[in-house]
Amino acid sequence: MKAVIFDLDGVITDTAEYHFLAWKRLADQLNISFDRDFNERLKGISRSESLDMILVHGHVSAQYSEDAKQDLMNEKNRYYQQLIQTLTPDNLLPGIRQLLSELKHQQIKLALASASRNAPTILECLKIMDDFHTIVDPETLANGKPDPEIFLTAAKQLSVSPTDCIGIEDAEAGIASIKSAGMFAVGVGNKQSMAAADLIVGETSDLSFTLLDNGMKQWREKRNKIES
Ligand code: B16
Ligand code: MG
Repeated sequence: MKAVIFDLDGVITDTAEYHFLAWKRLADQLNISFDRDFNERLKGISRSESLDMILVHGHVSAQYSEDAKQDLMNEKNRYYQQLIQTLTPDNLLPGIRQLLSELKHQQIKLALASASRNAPTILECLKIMDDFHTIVDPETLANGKPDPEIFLTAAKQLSVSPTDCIGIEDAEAGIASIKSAGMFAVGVGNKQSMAAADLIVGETSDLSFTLLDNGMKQWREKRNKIES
């Protein structure tokens, strides 16, 4: 293990609730029903794809031009930015501070592969910006998760081979992205939704350097056996 590439929402902090509140406020204005179950489907999905899914769900896609959709996205983002202003280091998910310290101590490189354009602001609020060697800018990517581009770009920015990287995600689209990048995939969540991951933990507090290191070693041994 030479590098760990983190997703943000659902792994480092729980901003899904803020995305939910901001999308809900917009959906209410548009008279589209929107609940927490639907919000689950938006995890790891970009802002524009999320809006498209909400408009399709409300059967109103045809009513909005590209300019009108941009206005709606800006409005949602304004609500969201108001909400994330309240984030502090107390909003780090359990065990993440400890994990970042352990990885730093072991000289493992750290990258962030989040679909969120607000990621740098969030890392500043959580006071962990300096822990990361690099952050992928999602605006520079052609394809979002589940495409491997975001995780491959993170590995490239770190100058580490993808097979020496671990990716940690909480969304199915994110696990698919890590796997197609050829990396060891760690899923945070339940066994059903994280079924495609190489290692599953129920909570972020279960994550540790030892768990990741041992998990990756076993994964490598299994792969080597299959190949020989
Ligand atoms: P923004 P992640 C994702 O973060 C969220 O899970 C997803 O709900 C959101 O739409 C996306 O970021 C874009 O966020 O509107 O702030 O650019 O899980 O990839 O860290
Ligand atoms: Mg996530």
